[in-house]
Amino acid sequence: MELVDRLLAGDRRALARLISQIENDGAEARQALAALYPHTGHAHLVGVTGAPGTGKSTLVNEMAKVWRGRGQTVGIVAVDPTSPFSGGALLGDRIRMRDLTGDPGVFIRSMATRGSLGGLARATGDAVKALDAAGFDIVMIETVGAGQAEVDIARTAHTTLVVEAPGFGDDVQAIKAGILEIADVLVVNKADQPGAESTARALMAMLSLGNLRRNWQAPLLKTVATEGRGVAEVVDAVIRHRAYLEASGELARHERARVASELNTLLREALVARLLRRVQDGQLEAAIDRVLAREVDPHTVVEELIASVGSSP
Ligand SMILES: Nc1nc2c(ncn2[C@@H]2O[C@H](COP(=O)(O)OP(=O)(O)O)[C@@H](O)[C@H]2O)c(=O)[nH]1
Ligand SMILES: [Mg+2]
Repeated sequence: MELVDRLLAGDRRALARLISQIENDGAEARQALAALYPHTGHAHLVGVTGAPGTGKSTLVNEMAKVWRGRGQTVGIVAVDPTSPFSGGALLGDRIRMRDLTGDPGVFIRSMATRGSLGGLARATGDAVKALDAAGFDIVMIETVGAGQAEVDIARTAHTTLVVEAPGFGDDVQAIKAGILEIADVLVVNKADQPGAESTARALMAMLSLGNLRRNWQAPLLKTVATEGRGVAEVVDAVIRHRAYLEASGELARHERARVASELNTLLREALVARLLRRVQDGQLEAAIDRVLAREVDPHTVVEELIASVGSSP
């Protein structure tokens, strides 16, 4: 298992190769991931989510610099199709990224968005495991906080940062309320822009409601990511949250829930695939016809299908 050994020895090219295999969903990746699994569990996983343009990538870069300054290594996975990491970078973003590239203590990778969101979620989860096994102290996952799949990706992290900016979706209060529920740290970025103060006030009001139901009081912090202002405080808040997770036993509960949910998903997929392979050609079509003709209801027909394939070889 040469690739795995090289990855564990710190070879970044081996890591990049494995992530490509993960994206291609090769059987090779599955074997490598199985061998790497005992080496995972060290990294602190930090999800960063929020609307496109709020400054997530900029903030992630700046946070990585702060962590590097404190001797920590940082892996970054960007699942944001608008991310500068995915190649469509503006010149300014490229210049900023130059501070990080060339540093072996930082690894940045954007995930290709081809295929289904479910596939992307799994590929991202596996890429995070690869970075964890490769020994990065911090693994940051940038996702666009647009839909459930992205929110789910962010939720696999130990600590979830929600990034807001003045003028971004102030009208979608309902969505915001949902996203605030998952925020362990809330950041109002672009604090140099007009309206930052009122955005922060509005969020603070909503946050205080959400915080009533939780033991952890999600802090609200203001940043100017382009200038690195307030970023060290965000890193400090993430570290405080990690300490809280450990001290309260939340970390162990979170890990257990995460593994349970992962096994649940894998079991479902495997069982459905296995059953569908056994359903005879035309059997499913016939079942659909009978449901359409109101001869039988969907639940009953599914029970019949399972019974029929269960007894076949
Ligand atoms: N004025 C201002 N602009 C910022 C700040 N942070 C990021 N930006 C700019 O906002 C744009 C989007 O940033 P980006 O990090 O790509 O946002 P993302 O889509 O959330 O990843 C870029 O042009 C950044 O330079 C900030 O704190 N203040
Ligand atoms: Mg981005």
